[in-house]
Amino acid sequence: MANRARPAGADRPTRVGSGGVGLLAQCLVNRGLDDPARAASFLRPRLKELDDPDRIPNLARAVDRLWRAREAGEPVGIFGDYDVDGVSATALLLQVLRPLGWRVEPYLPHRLDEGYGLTRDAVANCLQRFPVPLLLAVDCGSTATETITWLKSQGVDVIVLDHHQVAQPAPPATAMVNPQLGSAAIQALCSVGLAFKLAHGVVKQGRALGLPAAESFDLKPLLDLVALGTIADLVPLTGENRILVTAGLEQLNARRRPGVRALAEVAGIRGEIGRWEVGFQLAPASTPPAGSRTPPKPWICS
Ligand SMILES: [Mn+2]
Repeated sequence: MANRARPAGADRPTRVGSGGVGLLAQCLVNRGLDDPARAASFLRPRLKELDDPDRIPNLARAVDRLWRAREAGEPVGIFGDYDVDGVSATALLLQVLRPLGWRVEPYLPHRLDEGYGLTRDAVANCLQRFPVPLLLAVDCGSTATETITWLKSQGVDVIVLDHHQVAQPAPPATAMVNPQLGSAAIQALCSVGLAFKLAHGVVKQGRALGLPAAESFDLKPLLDLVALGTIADLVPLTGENRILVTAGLEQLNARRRPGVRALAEVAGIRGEIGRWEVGFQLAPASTPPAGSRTPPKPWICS
């Protein structure tokens, strides 16, 4: 092969090395991972590479409003969704806010009686059970302009934590925490990933305030819920999702929660829990049958 002219752009890494390592490198380059730092992070995702939670649009506002509620002793309602992402996000937030001193109650709408989303009827039922001045809408609320406007007129502030498309103009929430309003790098996060980010922001603020419970709070054991919801919601497992799911599967395999152990048993999983087992066994097993009359609750907490 003598003296062939180098084509334009030949200095770009389009072919790398040879043998097994060369093949892996070629696969990474084909996926656009052509700089060593990004390739290394893809192969070995680490929690310390997670971005600052404050980079999520309006997350800092949500953290501030939550801390104000705690200082004022205001009870907080979490209005979730009944799918795996919504339930695991609701469970995750309960498990952070309660130990850190919030009075907080979960409400999951009934799939058949109340349907999806922050509807006026479902919210009225929720407020009847838990009269609260602050509602956290999880995995829903991005288009609920009418309900949020009504809640505001009733003196109820709403924080929306959701990853669905936001209505134009956006509903008048106190904080619209939604990755669709941010950069492409975070847009794949689903609600349980966002809930983890919000939890991180809340704990960070608690540490800045010198609260001992926040200083010793370990967020890592909550990542099993993040793996569950993120895989079940079928969002791309790239970037931050890849980091969260990798660490989350480790937590899931520790099988600390009785709820996870029971699910794994029902699903017949004996060995390791991976993405396939979550997507095709754990997630379907955790969804109540369509005709179920049982009132939904964030059972996975246990
Ligand atoms: Mn979701």
